[in-house]
Amino acid sequence: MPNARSTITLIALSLILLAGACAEEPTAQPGAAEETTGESEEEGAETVTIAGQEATNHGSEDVTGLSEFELEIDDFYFEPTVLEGEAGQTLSLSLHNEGGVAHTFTIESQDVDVQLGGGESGEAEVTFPESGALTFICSFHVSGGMLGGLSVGGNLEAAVGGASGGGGGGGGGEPPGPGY
Ligand SMILES: [Cu+2]
Repeated sequence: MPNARSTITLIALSLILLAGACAEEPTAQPGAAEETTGESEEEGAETVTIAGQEATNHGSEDVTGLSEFELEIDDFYFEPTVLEGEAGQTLSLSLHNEGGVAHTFTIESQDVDVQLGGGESGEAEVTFPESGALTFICSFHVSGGMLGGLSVGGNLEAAVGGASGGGGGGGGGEPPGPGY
């Protein structure tokens, strides 16, 4: 029967149209615009520049007036990273390597070079510069930012004058005498 056929066709067509209409409903897409996590932003707290060298930053501590202080050494940073003191202040540091590998606490210009294996402790005597900041380093990992600073009053510019040593010599060689 032709009539019944066309009816069926009509119904089928209607269904297709209906389905099409439904499918065309705009589907909201939430979440497409959530890419602002700020991961690429520099926090400013992760590194600190001391005397022109970038250091992994684990805080600063005011040690003004102290004669002794505990400094934590870890993989791969010093904590606190910056010690703020007074011009010419001397400080006895108790060094604790809480890391799993060996590190050093080194200030070449002050003949300080203490090497500590993981879990070991030691001591070092340090002297603050007259102004600005003097760096102490781990000689193994300094290139990875493992260094810190002795800062006079929070000034992180390179120390001026004798303490940091500007000579390009071999370091520590005695000058030859007059030889009369
Ligand atoms: Cu180290």
